[in-house]
Amino acid sequence: MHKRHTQFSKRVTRAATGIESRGVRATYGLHDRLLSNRGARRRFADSRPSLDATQQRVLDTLRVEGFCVLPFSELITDPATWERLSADAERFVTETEAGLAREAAGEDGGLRRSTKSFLVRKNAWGAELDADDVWLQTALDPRILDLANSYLGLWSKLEYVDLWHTPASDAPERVSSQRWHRDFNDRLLLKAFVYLNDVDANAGPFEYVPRSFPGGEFDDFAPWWPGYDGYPADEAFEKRMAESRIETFTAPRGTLILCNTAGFHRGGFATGNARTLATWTYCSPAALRALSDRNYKLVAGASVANGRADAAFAVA
Ligand SMILES: O=C(O)CCC(=O)C(=O)O
Repeated sequence: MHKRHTQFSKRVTRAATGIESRGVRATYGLHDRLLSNRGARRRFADSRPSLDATQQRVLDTLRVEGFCVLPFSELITDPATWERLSADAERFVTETEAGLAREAAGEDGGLRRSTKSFLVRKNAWGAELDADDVWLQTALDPRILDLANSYLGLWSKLEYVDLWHTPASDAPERVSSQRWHRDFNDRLLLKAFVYLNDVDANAGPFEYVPRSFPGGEFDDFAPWWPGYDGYPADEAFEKRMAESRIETFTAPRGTLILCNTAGFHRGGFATGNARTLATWTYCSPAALRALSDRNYKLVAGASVANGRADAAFAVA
């Protein structure tokens, strides 16, 4: 009886998952082709930003490789921005380390964790961000937002803004995003990672398979689809990717990695040294409707757009 009941439940769950997955695909397709993205594409086409030589180089590289790496200061040249970001990052690390010490003493560390329990987040989900949040301001800076919108070909949505601190761990095996995977959030999305400390091979560097994004040379293996949320078996991955390059981003503090993570990537397996980074994600309005949730909301009345319609759109 129990067994029958279990099999029945499994069948129901499978059927429900199938229906839900079809629903998600249909909603995404509808919003991509006809509803949300259409308007966002038109808005972008009507007010195409002009990019300078650095932005254009980053865009061209992203389109071919799916990633581009450069010093943060090459894109955001005002040193005052980096100083403010560094100061905030330092506060986050100090508070996080104090929380980790409390946890080690068996107390509540008051730390924000969710999925990826191996790292501590500043915001996680449900954070309320105010207009003076330096990370939000940076993610909306025209130097980066113009690039993101140009890469996506539409006015994008800023879906996620956070800081992560990954302490060194003696965990024997990679788990979740430490393993090779594609992000399901969108077919064409852009993630920014800013290293806030020097990241060597023992600090869990971010890694990427160039040209593995949808439409790229290596898109055929475990291809992306709306809702794809899995980890291919290591052996199958290694076999298919044997001829591809793998980029391992060991790099100094202040490095900016821009990447379409619908391509294969992994990172954060910090075995010897801690890694602290800032990360944020730009996706299409369709993705926000069908596939993913924003991790923050704005404090009521907060005005972060500085009169820029595309920035207001990104956080709306
Ligand atoms: O922590 C990393 O380097 C990988 C992050 C990742 O997989 C993601 O943001 O989707």
